Amino acid sequence: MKDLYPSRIKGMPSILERKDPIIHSSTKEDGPLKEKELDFYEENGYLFMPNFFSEEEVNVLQKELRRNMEENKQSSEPFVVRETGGEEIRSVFDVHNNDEFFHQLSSNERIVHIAQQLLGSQVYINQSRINFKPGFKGKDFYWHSDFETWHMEDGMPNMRAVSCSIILTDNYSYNGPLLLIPGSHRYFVQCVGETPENHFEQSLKMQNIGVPDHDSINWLLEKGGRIDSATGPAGSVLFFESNTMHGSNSNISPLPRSNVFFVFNSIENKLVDPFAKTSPRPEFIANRSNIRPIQPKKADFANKKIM
Ligand code: AKG
Repeated sequence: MKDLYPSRIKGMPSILERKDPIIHSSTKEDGPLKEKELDFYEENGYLFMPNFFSEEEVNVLQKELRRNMEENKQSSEPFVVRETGGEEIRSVFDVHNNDEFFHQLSSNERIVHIAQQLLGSQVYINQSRINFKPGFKGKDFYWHSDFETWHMEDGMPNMRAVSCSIILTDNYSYNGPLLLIPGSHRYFVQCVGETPENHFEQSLKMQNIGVPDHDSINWLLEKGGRIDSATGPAGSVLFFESNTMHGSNSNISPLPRSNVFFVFNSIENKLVDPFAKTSPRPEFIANRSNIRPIQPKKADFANKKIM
């Protein structure tokens, strides 16, 4: 398969034009998002929807977040990733497969229908994770395009995926919210360096390969004109395009910041062999077996009955 987005090259990086559509559905009446919301997503590479879930639903979401953290506290499962040199949990991966509540949440029709509209097809989840950023101790995530890594290390052929981040604790400007560069999804920043085998063992704690150089970030910022932050109350939802340049600061505030991420990929964009020519990353990071389209389901959180 032709590599449309070569990266991890030797020498000088360059910036390539995006070769894929941003919104993949053919008509703008294809789902729950209104034209104004689609236009915002197309222009900026993300869409933030405050108070998407009700107060009752948020109570359940937060209870389930605490339960998940408690259950994984002592875990030595590979899908539980801890901060370097500490015991704090940084991320719990694959929650749509290893946690019944988050499994149900991942097929919630309100979010799945939006993903289907943006991707113009049926969708499946190729990755999920809860990122915990405890007060005082939660560490940063350096600038990156998720697509660059998914392309190089997981073999995602095209930019036809979207991340849905459900805000599980209030995200303020000061507790490490996600930062995004508007418009950056239109450009693919080639990164420099070779991918080592088992790179994920290091990169899930702190990424060094597959990160953009400073000049490219400056260039994207000049073009986009600003950095936006995804701040809002628990229960808000952020959709961001697979190639939107993003990152987040560490959390030195006392207030925890935790969000769950579901990555929806088009069923027409299944993973192939990694373009970095390394072995595929483990299933808990990149689902590639038994792929079936999600059947969206109605949810009744308030009674914690998720059908
Ligand atoms: C990632 O997990 O790749 C992110 O960029 C998330 C950053 C965050 O949780 O602040």
